[in-house]
Amino acid sequence: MPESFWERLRQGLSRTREGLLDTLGSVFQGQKSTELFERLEEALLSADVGVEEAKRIVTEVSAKLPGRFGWEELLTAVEQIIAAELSQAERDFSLPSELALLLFVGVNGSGKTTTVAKMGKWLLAQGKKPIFVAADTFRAAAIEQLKELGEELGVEVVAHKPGADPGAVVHDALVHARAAGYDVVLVDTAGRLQTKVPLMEELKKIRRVVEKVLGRAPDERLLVVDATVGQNAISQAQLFHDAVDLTGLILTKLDGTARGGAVLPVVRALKLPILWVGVGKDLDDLAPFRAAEFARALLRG
Ligand SMILES: Nc1nc2c(ncn2[C@@H]2O[C@H](COP(=O)(O)OP(=O)(O)O)[C@@H](O)[C@H]2O)c(=O)[nH]1
Ligand SMILES: [Mg+2]
Repeated sequence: MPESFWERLRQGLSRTREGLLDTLGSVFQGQKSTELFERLEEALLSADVGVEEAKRIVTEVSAKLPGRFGWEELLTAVEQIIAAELSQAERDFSLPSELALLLFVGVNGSGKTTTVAKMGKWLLAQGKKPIFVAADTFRAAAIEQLKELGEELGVEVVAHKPGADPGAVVHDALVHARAAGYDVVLVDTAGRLQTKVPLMEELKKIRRVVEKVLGRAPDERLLVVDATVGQNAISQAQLFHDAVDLTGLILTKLDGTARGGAVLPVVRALKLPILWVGVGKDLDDLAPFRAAEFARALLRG
């Protein structure tokens, strides 16, 4: 991981980390004690690791540590156990050689539009030719937001009028992208859960349109999840998973939360990889997810 990504991730997780370390530090005496393990469990619960997961980690930490141990050894034990657990969520991101389509879904405010722009910036840096699609047609402001971000990056944005059929926008964008020689189509979608046309039906339709034009499903169906909702992400994700058969998660706002530990139960429950993490509002604040780095950033300042 480049130093700048690491630094952002480390800073992003500082609130979660400080909570963990303060709680542990106050009872650390260099040996196993009921109090130490109770406080460890408590600290993990505060980081929103979840009851089951917290108990599992405490049991494993206790088994791993010798009779007497230093503060470093304690942190290393916790770090290694969390890293091992999260390693199942690691997956490399790669694009098909022909026109790729990335579908971004998630509830309102989770960070979809911002993440599309962040990914666009990253793709540009990789020498790719991305194009954005405003398939959140419900609000004029949503279309405007994507257009502004596209302008800032010099990325073309395909949009129809507010209220237009999102499937039609995606269809037009794909046909255009292919003709104009783009290589990655990033589709921003709506997130409102209560409206006339049920969101899940709308997303299924977008998926069908892509299948028709490309001859395959969207290459990535990515759920953008606001990490500050903690474990509530699980039930949210299930809804979207049923609709579009998710291929991965992007966790945003890890910088604004003390609940970064929720990554553990989320990964265990959903069995989906985490491709990226958002650690700030800037378009550079997107880091690839690496289990070891994430665990290190959770425990090490
Ligand atoms: N702190 C922080 N804010 C973020 C992050 N990602 C998105 N946001 C903010 O969250 C708000 C909602 O983002 P937006 O992309 O419009 O969400 P959408 O409704 O899902 O499209 C905006 O104010 C973003 O700047 C992140 O990783 N960290
Ligand atoms: Mg949006």
